[in-house]
Amino acid sequence: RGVVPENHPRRDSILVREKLVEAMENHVVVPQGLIAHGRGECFDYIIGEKTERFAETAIENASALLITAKNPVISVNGNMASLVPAEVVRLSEIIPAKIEVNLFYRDRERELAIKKVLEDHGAKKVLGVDDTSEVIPELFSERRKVSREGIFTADVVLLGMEDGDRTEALVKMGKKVIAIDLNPLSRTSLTANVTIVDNVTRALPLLIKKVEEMKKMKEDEVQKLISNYNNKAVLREAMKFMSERLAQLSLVL
Ligand code: PTJ
Repeated sequence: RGVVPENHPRRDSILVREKLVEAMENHVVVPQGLIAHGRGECFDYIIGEKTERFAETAIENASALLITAKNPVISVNGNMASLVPAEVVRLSEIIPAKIEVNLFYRDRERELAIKKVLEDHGAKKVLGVDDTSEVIPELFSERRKVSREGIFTADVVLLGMEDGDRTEALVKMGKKVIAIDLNPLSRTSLTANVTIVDNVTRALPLLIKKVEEMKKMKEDEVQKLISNYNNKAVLREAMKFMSERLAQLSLVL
């Protein structure tokens, strides 16, 4: 692929784009996934491409929910599989949590391609490919198909770059939804129980670290974190941070 100069100021971002384009050629990511990524990049630019306090608070709570869940599931779509496959597998091992492929644009070729990426990164079991016998009520697309062992019976679902309808439907089913979404205004961000407003490439490594630390804490301390958490306050902080950062930048033009 085209050579990106070592000293290009946006080198990392360009390399991520190239990774996604390659994943599209391998049927892992859909073209719409590239558009979704561009929207994410824009919000990342505004927050300064760094994990901020509002994201750290959400990551801490996400970790508490995941380690105390009875049946936690990590939902994987094309963008997740291409950006953070190793981190998804590692996180699933340490929680431990199940991994399920769940796609907005589902077809056999993509299901198998995503399963393979996860297996190539060490996943022993990937749900959501040959076991989608259940449906999420109120959804009418291919996204409604889920595994009984996985999302259908999950109490906590972690997802990234997700469509708003499905997040709403999962919350209506009584599941605790943890969403990673750079856009604090999206329906997913607004309806999830825990919203991590951060890039999935930064958030997942931090979540892994947090889970490792928190597993050493006492159960009642972990429970206390969960009961003190307020997602609306986190979203408000994220929106305020973005607007204040833009206002500040406008002063130094
Ligand atoms: O692989 P499929 O078939 O399941 O399809 C996946 C896409 C991404 C096409 C589908 O879920 C979709 O259309 O998503 P949306 O509705 O565009 O939402 C994606 C959200 O993720 C947007 O709010 C983006 O701002 C955000 N986003 C994009 N890239 C990142 C991100 N959030 C965190 N980290 C990113 N790298």
